[in-house]
Order: sequence, then structure tokens, then C-alpha cells
Amino acid sequence: MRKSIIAAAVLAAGVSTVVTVAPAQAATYDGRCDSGEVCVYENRGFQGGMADFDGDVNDYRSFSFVGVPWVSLNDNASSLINKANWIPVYLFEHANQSGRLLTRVGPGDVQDQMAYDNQASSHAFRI
Ligand SMILES: [Ca+2]
Ligand SMILES: [Ca+2]
Repeated sequence: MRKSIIAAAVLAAGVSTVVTVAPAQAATYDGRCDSGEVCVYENRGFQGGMADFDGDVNDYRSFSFVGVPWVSLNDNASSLINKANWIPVYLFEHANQSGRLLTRVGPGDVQDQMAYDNQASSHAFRI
């Protein structure tokens, strides 16, 4: 009896661990703009295709917007949402965070990239 209670407790602990971890594993690049991600939109006003990432992207040429016919992210990003509430994201003109720094979007901020439309080729989260 005692063994089965312990086993149940261990099982419950295991289950609660899984439940706790799951939200932090919100899928990146799944077309849903989840907490902790930067979401890059094809058009201004957060319209058109979107691609969501929870880390740096060194070369937008390797990615398309999610859920739409293949359109390269490169030189096509027009607005974005930074749902990482603890760190800014920076957009760069060329791959590998090179070229001009196009913009900085603060933690939890949104930006309609009027001045930098269709120029970004990489991004990085940086303090
Ligand atoms: Ca997502
Ligand atoms: Ca665009």
C-alpha cells in the first residue's frame, strides 16, 4: 500500500513537471505569436504572412513566412511584435547581424517598420 502511494506521488510529481514545462516550450516557427518570441510580419500593420522565433536568426534567406506560399523573409519584413518581455530585439540590414542596425524593438513592444520596410536580413536578441 505504502509503495503504491509513493508511486502515485512520484507519478503526480512527474505529471506536474510536464505541465509546468509545457508553456515554456511554445513552439517556435509555428505561425502563432507566443510569449517569448519575436514575430515578423510580411506586411505593415501586422498583416500577411508571419514567422515567429524564440531566438536569433542569422540569415532571413533561410526562412519563409509560415502558413502562406513560400515567400522569403529576407528583405520582406514590414512589421513585428517582440513578445519577449525581458529583452529587446534588433534588426539588421544584412545576414549575421551585419550592415546597418535598422531598428530596436523593446521588450513587449510592437513596431510598424515604416522607415525600414523590406530591408531586414537578420535579427538578434540583445540586452
Ligand atoms: Ca509560436
Ligand atoms: Ca513586406
